[in-house]
Amino acid sequence: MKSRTILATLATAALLAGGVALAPVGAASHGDPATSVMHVQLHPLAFSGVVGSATLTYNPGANTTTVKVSVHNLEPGSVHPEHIHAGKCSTNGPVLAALGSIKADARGTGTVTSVITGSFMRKQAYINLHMGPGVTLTQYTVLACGELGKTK
Ligand SMILES: [Cu+2]
Repeated sequence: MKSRTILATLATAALLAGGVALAPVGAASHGDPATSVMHVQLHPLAFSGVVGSATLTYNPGANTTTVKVSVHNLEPGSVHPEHIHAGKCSTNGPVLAALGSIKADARGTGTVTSVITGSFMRKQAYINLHMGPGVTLTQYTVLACGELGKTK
């Protein structure tokens, strides 16, 4: 019990200190009900060059998950819808939760924090970022994707 408390504290400290650092993703978090923080790396698709990372923090008391996503190499000023989908990046799974759209700054970096209902710690799901600014036709093209609970 005590070691779990220490682990949780370390995870929180890492989260606070982490910023946009691309830390190794938390494979150990998959399936462990005591784990409340998960890190996910977003990889580029379709030669977009867009990379990023996400941190999911589950709050059991409120049954909410705070999702912070940071993405780089976007076109400055561009707007990108993002979601959590069911399944894997190689599939076109249904949307489980819509996250706030990312708006790129002048350097092509964007960060957005969303609070959504429920836990995603044990779900087979992925976060993706679309071309935008909407989700119709080619705007739905995926620029980056990352699977929850995956090592790499
Ligand atoms: Cu999506």
